[in-house]
Amino acid sequence: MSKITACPLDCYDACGIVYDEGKLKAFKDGHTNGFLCPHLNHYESHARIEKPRYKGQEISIDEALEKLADIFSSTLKSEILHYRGSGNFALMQGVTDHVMAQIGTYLTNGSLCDGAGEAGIIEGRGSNKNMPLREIAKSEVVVFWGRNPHVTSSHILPLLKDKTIIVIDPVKTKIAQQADLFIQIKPHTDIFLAMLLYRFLHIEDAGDDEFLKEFASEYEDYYELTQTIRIKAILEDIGMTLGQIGDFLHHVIGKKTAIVCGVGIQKYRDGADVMRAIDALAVGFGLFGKEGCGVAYLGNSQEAITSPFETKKAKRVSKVNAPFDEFKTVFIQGSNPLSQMPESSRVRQSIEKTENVIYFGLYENETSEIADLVIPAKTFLEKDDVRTSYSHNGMMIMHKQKENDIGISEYDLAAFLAEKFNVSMKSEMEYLEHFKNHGIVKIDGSFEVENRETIPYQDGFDTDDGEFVFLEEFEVPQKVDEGEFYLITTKSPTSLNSQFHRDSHLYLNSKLGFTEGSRVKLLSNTGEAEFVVKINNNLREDCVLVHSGAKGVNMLTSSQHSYEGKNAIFQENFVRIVKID
Ligand SMILES: Nc1nc2c(c(=O)[nH]1)N[C@H]1C(S)=C(S)[C@@H](COP(=O)(O)OP(=O)(O)OC[C@H]3O[C@@H](n4cnc5c(=O)[nH]c(N)nc54)[C@H](O)[C@@H]3O)O[C@H]1N2
Ligand SMILES: Nc1nc2c(c(=O)[nH]1)N[C@H]1C(S)=C(S)[C@@H](COP(=O)(O)OP(=O)(O)OC[C@H]3O[C@@H](n4cnc5c(=O)[nH]c(N)nc54)[C@H](O)[C@@H]3O)O[C@H]1N2
Ligand code: SF4
Ligand SMILES: [Mo]
Repeated sequence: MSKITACPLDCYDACGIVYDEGKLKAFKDGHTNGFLCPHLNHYESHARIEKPRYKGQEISIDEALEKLADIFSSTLKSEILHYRGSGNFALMQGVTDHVMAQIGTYLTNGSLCDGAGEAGIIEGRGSNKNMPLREIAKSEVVVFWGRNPHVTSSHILPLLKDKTIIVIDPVKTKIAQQADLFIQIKPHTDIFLAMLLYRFLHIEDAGDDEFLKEFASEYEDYYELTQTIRIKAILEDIGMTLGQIGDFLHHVIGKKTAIVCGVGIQKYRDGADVMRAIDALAVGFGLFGKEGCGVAYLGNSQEAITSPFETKKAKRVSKVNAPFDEFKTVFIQGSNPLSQMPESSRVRQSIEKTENVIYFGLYENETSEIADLVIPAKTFLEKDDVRTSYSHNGMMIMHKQKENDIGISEYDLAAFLAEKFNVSMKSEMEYLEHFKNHGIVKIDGSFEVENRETIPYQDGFDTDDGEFVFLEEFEVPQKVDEGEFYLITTKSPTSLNSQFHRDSHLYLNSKLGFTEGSRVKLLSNTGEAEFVVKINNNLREDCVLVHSGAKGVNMLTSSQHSYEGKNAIFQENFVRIVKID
């Protein structure tokens, strides 16, 4: 039995793993550099759901499957919603979509994660082809723009040695503390910064003219758009100086530069435009199609892989504001919507009207608590799979490492339903082979997804005419009023969204006058939630921070969509703070 597998979590790094004598160790070759991260180092210490249950009563797995079949048989298929999250990022998770779509249930579309940024990238470039880790390794300058690598993508850190680091973030993160230039930007003002930088690049005549003429010929029009910004007022508002604009340009001009973006910049209604303005800046510098240059975001982990699962005909509702109450049965897989979807009170009210809530997952949480039928899943160590990444081109084969009687795999659950409802599907081996056949062994021995360009956009962009499409207009973001704060909700070092150790503190700058350990209530237009305060002076005074996965944080967030990309807008709402004791 091969000891090799890979971390299944929704994380940029997609680390290769060796499972040896009951221990999870990093696969030494490639980007892991021999280390995993706290989530995987303690993976097997987290209590999981071992027994299925129906209406609170423990039942066997066979009984649970029969119950599932009964519920599905007694529901019109158009009254069933299959809501799948990203608790496990491996490719076989999608097999249930195939079976559900053939049965005739609804699936979801939209995104809780990166959809707005992706929409912006596609509008500008015509496709979302990511700058992979290996290319970032060749850069001289790395700009972290709304990305927190120490927490969310730590395997990029060893690649940064001797590089110039620039960080643009409202929080003085660990990488910001080490940076050559740190701009502690006011939240939701990145579009101004990106446009101002473009404007000064143009004024200094330091852009890559040859590149612009060939691949972005509308650049003069875009320059005009950037001229609509009032420099002094905007700099003051963002919280930066003209000197910092100069420093940024000075660091980047003529250097191989990677702009590494995260989801922080796009948790807003106009998230697509923000991403597109950052892309436009990269275009101005001529950073596309060249070695060690580019913009890294969350790439499409399934780029260049055809899906063996047939889901085209399925009807869909949005992942962001799914109307659970319009369904009689909701089947939830790999997700904790009662915590992770925006506007938790709406989610709860809506899902409580559903007759049958089925939860198929690993851990107890808000969603398992209200579920009528709970079906434990197998962990990644107990099933075969294949995974890819949204930040590198590796394809990792995930060999099963152990057998036990707990839970059921996604493939086996799908196969059970397929048999009951007469749906055709292939064998597990055929699906796994299908995915593996999209991989190719590279000269250095690594196994990568075939047909992905290592340096994308070398022959221009994937738009109709091969040219970059600049923004033609933009919306001025709303500002906080007196007494209101920007709510920043970032990823926690101790949890993977709502999996593992969830940190439910509210972080505040000490200048706001609250004491550590005191209890406060946050109020927004959507709802309210209580938190215990922790002081963090790395925050701006106009911001409060609560981690993703924190209990109550999504009571405060709105379930509207971004203008483009059908994404959640977790940071669009402002909050007020009320003392409790
Ligand atoms: N430990 C850990 N790792 C994770 C996850 C986790 O939950 N825990 N989740 C995984 C998932 S699902 C994802 S999508 C990725 C996300 O990975 P990241 O994109 O790195 O995640 P975030 O923490 O959401 O945001 C990154 C940074 O954006 C900043 N930010 C917030 N608002 C703004 C803004 O308006 N402008 C700018 N410039 N910056 C802003 C935040 O302060 C934060 O430092 O991480 C993955 N990795
Ligand atoms: N306020 C706020 N909310 C956010 C975010 C934010 O930054 N701020 N981030 C958003 C983002 S980027 C994302 S991606 C979403 C993530 O939200 P979700 O997709 O809901 O992810 P998790 O919270 O990680 O919950 C995953 C669940 O998957 C289950 N699971 C794990 N492995 C397996 C498996 O192998 N099989 C099965 N069947 N189940 C499994 C576990 O039981 C776990 O409870 O949250 C979003 N919500
Ligand atoms: S860094 Fe990401 S991929 Fe690597 S072990 Fe940790 S969670 Fe998994
Ligand atoms: Mo995400």
